[in-house]
Amino acid sequence: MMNFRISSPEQYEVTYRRSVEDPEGFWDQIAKEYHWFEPWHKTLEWEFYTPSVKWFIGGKTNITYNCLDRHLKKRGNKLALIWEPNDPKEKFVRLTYRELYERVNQYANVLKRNGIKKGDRVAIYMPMIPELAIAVLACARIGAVHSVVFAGFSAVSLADRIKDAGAVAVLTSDGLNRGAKQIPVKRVVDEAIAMGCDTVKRVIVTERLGWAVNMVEGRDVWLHEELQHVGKECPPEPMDSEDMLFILYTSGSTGKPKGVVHTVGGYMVYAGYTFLNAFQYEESDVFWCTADVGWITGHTYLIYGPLLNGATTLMFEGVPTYPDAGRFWQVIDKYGVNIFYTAPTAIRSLMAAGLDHVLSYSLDSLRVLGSVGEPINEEAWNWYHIHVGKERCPVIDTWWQTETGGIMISALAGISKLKPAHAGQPLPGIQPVLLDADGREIEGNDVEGYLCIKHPWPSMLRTTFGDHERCRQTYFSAFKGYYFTGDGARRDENGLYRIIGRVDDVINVSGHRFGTAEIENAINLCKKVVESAVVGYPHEIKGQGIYAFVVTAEPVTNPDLVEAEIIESVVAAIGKIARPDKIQFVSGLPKTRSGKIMRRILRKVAEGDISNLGDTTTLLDPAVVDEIIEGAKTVK
Ligand code: 6R9
Repeated sequence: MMNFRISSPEQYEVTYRRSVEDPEGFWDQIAKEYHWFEPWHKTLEWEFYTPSVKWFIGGKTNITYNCLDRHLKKRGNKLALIWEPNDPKEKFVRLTYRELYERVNQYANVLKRNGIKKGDRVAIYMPMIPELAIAVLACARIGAVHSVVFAGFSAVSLADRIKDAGAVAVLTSDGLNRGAKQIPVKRVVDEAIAMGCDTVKRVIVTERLGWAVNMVEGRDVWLHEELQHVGKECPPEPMDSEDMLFILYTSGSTGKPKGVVHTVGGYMVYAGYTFLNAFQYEESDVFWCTADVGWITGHTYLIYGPLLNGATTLMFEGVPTYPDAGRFWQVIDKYGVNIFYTAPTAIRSLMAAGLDHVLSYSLDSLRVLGSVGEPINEEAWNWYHIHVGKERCPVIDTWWQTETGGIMISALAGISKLKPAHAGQPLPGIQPVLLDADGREIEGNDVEGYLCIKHPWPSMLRTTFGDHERCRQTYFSAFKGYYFTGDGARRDENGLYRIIGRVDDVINVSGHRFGTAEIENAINLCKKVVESAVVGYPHEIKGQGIYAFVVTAEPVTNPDLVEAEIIESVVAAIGKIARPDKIQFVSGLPKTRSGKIMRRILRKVAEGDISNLGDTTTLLDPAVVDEIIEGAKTVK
């Protein structure tokens, strides 16, 4: 176990103070707990204008050495990974640290055998099976940059991400299980590559469903056949601290997702540190993070954070409601899960399924509960605390982002005081501030503002792949000298943070981020559509739902049909997860004289709060607002 645990409120205070007074000394001490092939000669160099941030400069390491090799002596026979299949009747998989080590080394050798080398980008489009975690680690082992794409994204989305990253290979599977459905993953990959992904030289296919799939001669290979030809040892590539570890695409307020870049040393240091402290992980704990590896939470807290700490991590292929809404609780009892980390949207959907499902399981093994992805409302927090945690487990509400790499603001389980719907205090090493619209820091408590971070931390994004200017624009231009999160927050009278939500044109649907422009572009691809505007509205289960106002070329005579076409456009361009919940046909959008859509008004209409629409006199055509308000009454 690494020696940087904070174990009391007093120690938190002292440690936090030290981390602000001497950030470099603080992080230096933590980084030394990891294995480095060569030490760094300078801890930090930074400025937030270009921006340029470098940690542990000159240090050489490999994150998989720290996740695997380092544990072999003491934990070789300890379980590293437990895999629970979609179908509870299918056999589960357990891999010890030694077995996982061997599987990663073998897969790494397969990558090498297929010409993949350090610095190459590799797209991973796979279901939640052990080979996904193994593939991620195999890339890191040889220094290839992984870019995992959630396997629910469409071929178009996948193609965009492959092209942007210039990926030389795609790692995939024949198909996947999701609840009662089976999805032809390899076919999506084929479609994506056919959309002009010329950089892709290899596709490595894992067998999951035993389906016969199309294999392109000279390009596609089966993993199980490749494994016949490789050895069990692949030395870890010595990586510079600032070498790229991975790219993960995420939505912003513009139409195109951006490739957030994380680097080896800083990400490693922060992933291990936050896992240990936020969850107060203990050596014998079984840890379960329900997030898909396609999202940052799956990267940091399903794979890297737990393995860096020598923990047993559980990976689940299925969905919370299959075969019934008791599945999470059944799996917790089955493996004696001690720490459980999930999203508010999952909690709310299981809440809606009724108490019986949860009350039929003991859940005695649970010690700590976590929440991530979106604000957790008080009702869901209480239900989680009372019915899952039996009022004995702390519920930590962890605020962070793809860009931050790891948990930033959260209670430390069992140590910090808890307050429902509040993320709480920053982890030591993190310096959040609230800014007003003029970029001035708002001092004191009981205040609200734009949430920014004032000092670098090791796992912050370094750039957006292939477009550094976009990184500067998005995160470092709104408030000079600060990293801007895109979130608004409150600091309560005791200094605890409560995240209010995005203040940009990003909506958070079931914990997944979408830019409104991204969805509008997808809707506008529908031939019948002239233009559209998308806003979020409060949704009981998803947190936010997607509400689309759509202008069509011809008057709509069969709304169901046109709706279906619009939904099809969105599913094809992005994926099912971005389907609009509500579509309202309008004859025009409320625009200012300069042609800007007044989203404020549309948001109010979508929320069903038309009492205070604010000033509408600057609109080009104020009459359009009345029509929209009237039309909203009949939207399903
Ligand atoms: C880890 C992850 C980031 C955005 C973030 C914020 C929202 C995440 C939250 C939360 C309130 C929490 N968010 N955790 N809001 N409370 N505990 O979710 O990363 O997918 O990049 O989303 O999600 O709005 O800015 P990512």
